Amino acid sequence: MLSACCRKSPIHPRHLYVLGPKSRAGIPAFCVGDSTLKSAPVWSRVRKLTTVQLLFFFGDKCYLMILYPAIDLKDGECVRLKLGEMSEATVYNRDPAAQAKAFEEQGFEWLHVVDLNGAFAGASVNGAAVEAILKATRNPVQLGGGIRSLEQIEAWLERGLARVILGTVAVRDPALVREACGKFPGKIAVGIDARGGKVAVEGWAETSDLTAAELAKRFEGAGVAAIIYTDIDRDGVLTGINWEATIALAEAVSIPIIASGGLASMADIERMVKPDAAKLEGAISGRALYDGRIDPKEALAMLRKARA
Ligand code: AMZ
Repeated sequence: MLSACCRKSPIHPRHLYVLGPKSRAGIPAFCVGDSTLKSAPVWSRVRKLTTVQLLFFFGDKCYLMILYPAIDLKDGECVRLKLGEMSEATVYNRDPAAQAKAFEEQGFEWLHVVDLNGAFAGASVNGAAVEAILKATRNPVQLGGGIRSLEQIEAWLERGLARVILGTVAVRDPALVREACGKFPGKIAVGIDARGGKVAVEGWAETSDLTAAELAKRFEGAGVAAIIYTDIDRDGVLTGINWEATIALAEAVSIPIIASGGLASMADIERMVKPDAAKLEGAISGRALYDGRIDPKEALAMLRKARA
C-alpha cells in the first residue's frame, strides 16, 4: 500500500504517508511522517498534513498564500545579508537545524533555504548544514544556491528536498531547466533576482541583459513549479516587498510567483491577502522574522483566515 502510494505521487520516502481509517484513533486519514514508518509506524512522529502541504503533495497547483521563513547559509550559519553583500552579514543563529525546527514549531508549513557560499562558488558549499536541516524538520524544504546541473538536482532531491531553486543556470542554460522540469515534475523552481529591472546571477555579482518578465516567459509551459522573484534593491533592508513589480510579473506569466526581498512588517502580510495578490503563491520572510517585526502566530492566522 505504501509503496503504491509513493509510486503514484512525487513524494520522497522521507515524506512517506499512510492512507487508512486511522482517524478513529485520532490520527487523520492523510498523514505524513518520515521513513521510520517503513519498518514500524511510530505514531508520535506522524502528523496531520496542513492544507498547504496536502495541496503540494496531491494538488495540481496551489495559489495559497504561503509565508516561507528563510534560512540563508553562510559558512554553516544562519545569516541575513543586506542587498546580497556577503560583507554585510548578520548572524542570527549558529545552528541552522535548530532554526529550521523552531520555524516548524512556530507553525510554518514550508522552509526556504539558500546556500549563499554555494551561489557564489557555483556548487553547494553548505551541504552539511542543509542535510542537518532536512533531518531536523518535517516541513517541505526548497533550496537554492549553487545548483547548476541535472546530477546536482537529482542528488538534492534524493536527499529529501521538496524543490530545488535554479537561478544562474536558468539564465545560462534554460534548456537544462526545461529538462529538469520534465524529469522532476513539480520539484523545480526558478529564482529570478532583479536589480534595477535586470536579472542578476552568480551570487548577484553579475547582471544580465534580461528583464524578469523576459526570463520568466522563457519557462511558460515548461512545468516550473514556482518562480521566486527577488527585488535585490530591497533584500535585507526592510523596505517592504515590491508588490507592484511582483504582481506585474504574476500577470505576465501563468507560473506561480513567490515574492521575495524586503518583507518588513505586518503591513506586508496584510498586503498579501488583498485580492490583487491572490495570483501569488506566497512570500519569503527573513530579517523581519528574525528581528521580531512579524509575529509568526499573528501572520499565519491572518493568512489562514484569508484562505478559508
Ligand atoms: O544574496 C545573494 N547574494 C544571493 C542569493 N540570495 N545570491 C544568490 N542568491 C540566491 C537566489 C536563489 O535562491 O535568490 O541563490 C539562489 C540562486 O543560486 P544559483 O547558484 O542558482 O544562481
